[in-house]
Amino acid sequence: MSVCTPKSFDLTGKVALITGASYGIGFAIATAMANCGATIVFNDLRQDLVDKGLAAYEAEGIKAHGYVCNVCDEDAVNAMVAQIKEEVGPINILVNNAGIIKRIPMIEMKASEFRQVIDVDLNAPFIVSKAVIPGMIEMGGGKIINICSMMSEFGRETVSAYAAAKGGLKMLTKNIASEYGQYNIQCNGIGPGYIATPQTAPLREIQPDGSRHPFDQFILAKTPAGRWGEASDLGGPAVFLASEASDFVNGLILYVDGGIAAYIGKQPG
Ligand code: NAP
Ligand code: GCO
Repeated sequence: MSVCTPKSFDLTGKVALITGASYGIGFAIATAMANCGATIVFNDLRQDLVDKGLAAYEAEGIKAHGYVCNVCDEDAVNAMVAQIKEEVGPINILVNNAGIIKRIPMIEMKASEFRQVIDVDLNAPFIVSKAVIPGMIEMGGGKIINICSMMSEFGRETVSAYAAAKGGLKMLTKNIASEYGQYNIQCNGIGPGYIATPQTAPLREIQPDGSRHPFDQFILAKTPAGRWGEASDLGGPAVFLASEASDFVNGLILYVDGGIAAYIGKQPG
């Protein structure tokens, strides 16, 4: 019997909600899933951003469904999930992608700033997962993919809130896998390395003297692949974790990092 057929990656008939997916990593993951047959649903904070996202999907030949919703607002999330069920269908695949980062030295960070990062990057995946799991149980199963980070494993200066959130998201992923695996729900994470998106644009700014940003140079030296990741590098891993090909994979954080986590780094000079 063939154990690796295209069918096992087929997402036809599945409704996928990717949060915060007007652009960036979420958009790339949604596009990959759409190309494997999924119906794409996404949200953003404002209608103009949703409209921009819808136009971007249309330009890729994808008829997506967009909703205005702040993922931190539990009532709004519950209303959106109910509206999606009504207008599109029950959610088979959830990608908790929406996220923010604040790069501030910890002792200079306000508690309110710390809380805001935790709210979007950790509380919101809890809120959205809690909203979709009952429907997945009703349907006999589902897929949840949490977008974690290298900061789920490592720290660095100025990203204390983000690392705390993404570390927590790693454990929330494992806990959802543990608690709801019995209902044929697989919950896994993707840990992207350093990806060229608006979120990391400040780390790649060309310096006044025309040189690359020091952090840019650091990442290139620290990445065996010798490059920043592209959002499209995450599409295949996301399709795998959204498809029946990963039905016995649960609680995994799949690092898609060009080898950063495996590499001690290039000798200077
Ligand atoms: P991005 O370019 O900053 O996009 C983040 C998206 O999330 C935007 O569409 C943003 O919408 C949305 N969002 C933020 N807060 C929201 C809220 N409260 N409700 C709804 N949507 C909200 O980020 P990205 O680089 O694509 O990253 C996407 C995910 O991957 C994040 O979770 C990030 O932490 C993670 N990640 C990124 C990297 C990387 O190197 N880029 C690496 C590892 C993990 P607005 O446009 O309205 O703000
Ligand atoms: C940073 C970067 C990283 C990436 C990503 C790495 O300031 O260190 O923003 O945190 O966003 O999370 O996996």
